[in-house]
Amino acid sequence: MKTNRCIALAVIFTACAQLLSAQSPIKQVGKVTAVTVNNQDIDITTENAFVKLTVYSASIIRVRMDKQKLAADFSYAVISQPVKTKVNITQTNDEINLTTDSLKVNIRKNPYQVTFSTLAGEVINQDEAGLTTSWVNETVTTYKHMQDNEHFIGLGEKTGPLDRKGNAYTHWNSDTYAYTTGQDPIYSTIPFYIGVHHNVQYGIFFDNTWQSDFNFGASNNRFSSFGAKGGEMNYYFVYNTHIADIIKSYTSLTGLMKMPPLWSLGYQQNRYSYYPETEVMRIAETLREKKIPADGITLDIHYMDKYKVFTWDKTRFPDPAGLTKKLNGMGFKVTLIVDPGIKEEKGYGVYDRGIKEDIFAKYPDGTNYTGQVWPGWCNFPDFTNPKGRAWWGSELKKYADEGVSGIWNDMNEFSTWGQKAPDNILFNYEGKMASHPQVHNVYGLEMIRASYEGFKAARDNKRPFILTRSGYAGLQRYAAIWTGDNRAENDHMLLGVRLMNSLGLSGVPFSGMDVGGFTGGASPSLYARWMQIGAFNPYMRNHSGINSKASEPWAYGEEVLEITRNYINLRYRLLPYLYSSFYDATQTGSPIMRSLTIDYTHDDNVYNGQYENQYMFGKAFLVFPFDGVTNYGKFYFPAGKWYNFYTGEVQQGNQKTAQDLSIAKLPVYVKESSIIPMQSQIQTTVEKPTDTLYVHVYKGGINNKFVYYEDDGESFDYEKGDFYKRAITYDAAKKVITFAKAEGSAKSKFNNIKLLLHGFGDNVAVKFNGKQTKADNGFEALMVPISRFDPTGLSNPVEGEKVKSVTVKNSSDEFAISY
Ligand code: NBV
Repeated sequence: MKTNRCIALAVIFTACAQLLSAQSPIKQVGKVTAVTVNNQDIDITTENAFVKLTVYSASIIRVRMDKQKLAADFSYAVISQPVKTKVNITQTNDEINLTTDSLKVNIRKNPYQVTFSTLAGEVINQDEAGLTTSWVNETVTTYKHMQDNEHFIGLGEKTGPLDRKGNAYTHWNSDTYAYTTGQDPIYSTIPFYIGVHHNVQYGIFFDNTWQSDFNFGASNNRFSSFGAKGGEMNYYFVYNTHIADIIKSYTSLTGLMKMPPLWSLGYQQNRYSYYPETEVMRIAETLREKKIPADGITLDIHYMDKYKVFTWDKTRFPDPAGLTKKLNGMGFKVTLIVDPGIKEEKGYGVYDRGIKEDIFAKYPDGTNYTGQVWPGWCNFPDFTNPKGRAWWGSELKKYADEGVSGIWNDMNEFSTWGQKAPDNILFNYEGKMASHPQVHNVYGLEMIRASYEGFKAARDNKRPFILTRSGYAGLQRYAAIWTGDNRAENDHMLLGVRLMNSLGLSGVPFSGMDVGGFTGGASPSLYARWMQIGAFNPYMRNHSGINSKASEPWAYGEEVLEITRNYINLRYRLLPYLYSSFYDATQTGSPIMRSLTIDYTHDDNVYNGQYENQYMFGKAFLVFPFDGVTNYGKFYFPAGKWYNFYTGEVQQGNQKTAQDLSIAKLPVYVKESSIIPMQSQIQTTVEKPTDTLYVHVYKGGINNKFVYYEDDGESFDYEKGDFYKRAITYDAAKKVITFAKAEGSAKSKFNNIKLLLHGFGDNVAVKFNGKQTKADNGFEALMVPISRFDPTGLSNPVEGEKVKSVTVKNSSDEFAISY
């Protein structure tokens, strides 16, 4: 926008810059002095820098810059190479122009300044004239012109509001016990954000592992910027016409998640810490007795012998393999915590083998770095050394042999009692050697890589479940992430929602928070609300700290237990929907918790602080995560038609409303034309549901396609085609719902499909493959009635909605239901 003004400003700034350059400690890129074009690469020399632009694909342009000749290329995050792309590059004395099938790039030569535009010429993103890129000593920063009414979203696990405009952020992975809702940085680094203005949206991924800083118009009204304390300016500019495609492009660079084990989508019970073994069994048995569906028990640091990783406290856990066997038999999988700090203790086999293999991080004089954490003085494995990762993987084998199913990576920022570790620690960095400041932000990523690869190899082709606290861009390839030591407070619960929405925008679909709160103790209503929201999180784990009050679903009395059970039940019935949504994530990077900015990008209301916590769970559910105190909530319904999930009542979109709230029910709406497969109630994913798949379809005016997906839930055989997949499409104009022919070599678990038609009216005539068929006015209660703990009376039994249903045999052939 405003190109003329920018050119005028550029001229003024250039003049000033020339005046100042003699004594300025700030080095600007300066004037272009030489240009070489090499297929999809443009190499540029300027007065003060070397620049390389690479067309990665029609939608992705990479920009690299350094004061010296660019070093050999390397990244822990980016796993793809540029794809051969049609590009047109032309040059004059003043500028270079590059065009792909989806965008245009203009580079002014005097001084260097880059502008990205649409093919129609609208400016998407532009270096701030006069500032562009500069160095202050080794700190390199790129300044982008702030567009009118520009919104900034994403940037991974960052606290604060959804719209990051007006704020600045730092990336330095930190152990932040009981962090506040605005604290920065916390545990993880994902230097990828999305900008939205006028009718365009773009992504910028700044792939630099040093401490980095992002400024979205904080204490200035001129620019947004990103920079780092060392390394190159190295960013990927992404332009697509939808945010979903920007996320897809970003994950084409940093990788997609793999199918998670099905059990990891079930409810997980956790505590810092459950011990001894009898206590673990008591928890497992109580979950089953009280009919609270659950799939996982997680053991925290007290299972170890004096916090020494890869050991068991034999008094508390005399027979680990026996325990996991008993739990597996009851439908529970065990996840164990691991910390990177290895106690320096001769005779402790893990340490001795680490010394023998020589895999610990070192000072420049060759001695191992020693820092203090749980077990006392520790050495730290160098996960940037392939040998270090292999050593870690071989140590994990013991847990695999003992029947453990998941590895929970804690303290991997890495944390040494929250102290900053020295700069002069050396890491192998794949043989290239690097210092702590360069490695710090990727330490966690390489630890989970070692855990993922090691645990996968140790469990013959079973999907490893890896959970992490820290990471860097690309972490989705190896692990799910949880948001660390939150507080049992209303604001923190809502912050957790925003953190996960932001992670979803940043390529990480599998995330969770400590449901119920880690520090402190929740009130009954906060707890109930949190468990409801948790049921609509990608990973649902209840966890609480050592000094916090008990947080199992029964710890808050009967009413709260009933509410909690109701929502965990619902999550289990929704597993076919959730699992299929995860399948989508493995194909496109599409998040499970889907910020409204993805589908309603240019609707300013979704950025408004009043509505910023609302999100979609998959593509069908609109969730309103109010806190546990508010009893009159403000709602914003984006364009379209929405159905109250509990009553079927229709709510028109593009509207703000206010409604009474009941703690017994989390407000949830369903988007028109949604297709939601569900199953009968089970208590663990080991239990087989009945052989009917319930497919709920909500009448609407838009077309929709849902890819239904099943596989064995635990192996990688799906990569060889052993899955069952079929597209279900809803054509609103033709009034037909089509189940495409099934793909894959597996058979469905369900012999029947019961289609439930919401909002189609009582008299709808239904045809199966064009022939009139018998339908009934069936009703599948979505929730168990909740009769108590509801001051507003809103939560009385769900009954009203009459739903036409049709049951058909689930053959793999295509069939159509029309009306
Ligand atoms: O291992 C204990 C805790 C764990 O429960 C928590 O989830 C982690 O975020 N861990 C941190 C160690 C430090 C606790 C103060």
